[in-house]
Amino acid sequence: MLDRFYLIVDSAAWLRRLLPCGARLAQLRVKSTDDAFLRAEIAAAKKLCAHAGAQLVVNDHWRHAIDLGCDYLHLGQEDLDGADVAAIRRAGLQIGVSTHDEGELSRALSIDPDYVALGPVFPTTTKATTIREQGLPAVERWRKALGTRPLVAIGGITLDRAGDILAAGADSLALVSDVLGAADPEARARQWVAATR
Ligand code: 3NM
Repeated sequence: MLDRFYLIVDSAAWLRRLLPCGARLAQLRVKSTDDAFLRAEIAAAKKLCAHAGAQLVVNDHWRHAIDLGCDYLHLGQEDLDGADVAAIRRAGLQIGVSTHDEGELSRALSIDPDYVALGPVFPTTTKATTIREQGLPAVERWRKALGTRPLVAIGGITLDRAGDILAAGADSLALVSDVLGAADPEARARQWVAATR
């Protein structure tokens, strides 16, 4: 069962600030090729999430996630190309996969993921993408295709859009800028927690 508020951050420092506001599901999405730095960030995030009773999802860096004893990974379609899914499963990690069209959805389902993410539901400036926003009809289509498998919506999600996206069938709402870009990120995170729990 995924929490409805799925916070995505690019550093353990953000988790140190925002986990005390009540977030219980957090993805660490760090774009770096510096292995020592990545390991330190993932290890710090793991410790902070364990302390807060939050689920940590590590984006992309599956070898480090296995080595450091993490239990949840998020893989984009490009990450899937290089990932050893069998090794990840053997190590006991759960896997969420990003999808942006029906072809990617079939590919994602072929690895029996623990959740499927659909994006971008609304326009986003956080991730460089040429994909047009999918809108709520796509959330409804994904819901039907997934059955009971958890669906995460991502891209341009704001608190005022949360009710509509959940009503369209998403189980969890993943977001960056609505919290990290807020004038008061802690206050915004608390609002999300209050609205979704
Ligand atoms: N993945 P914001 S959209 C990380 O469509 C990410 O797969 C997306 O950030 C996808 O909440 C996205 O600021 C960015 O729009 C989400």
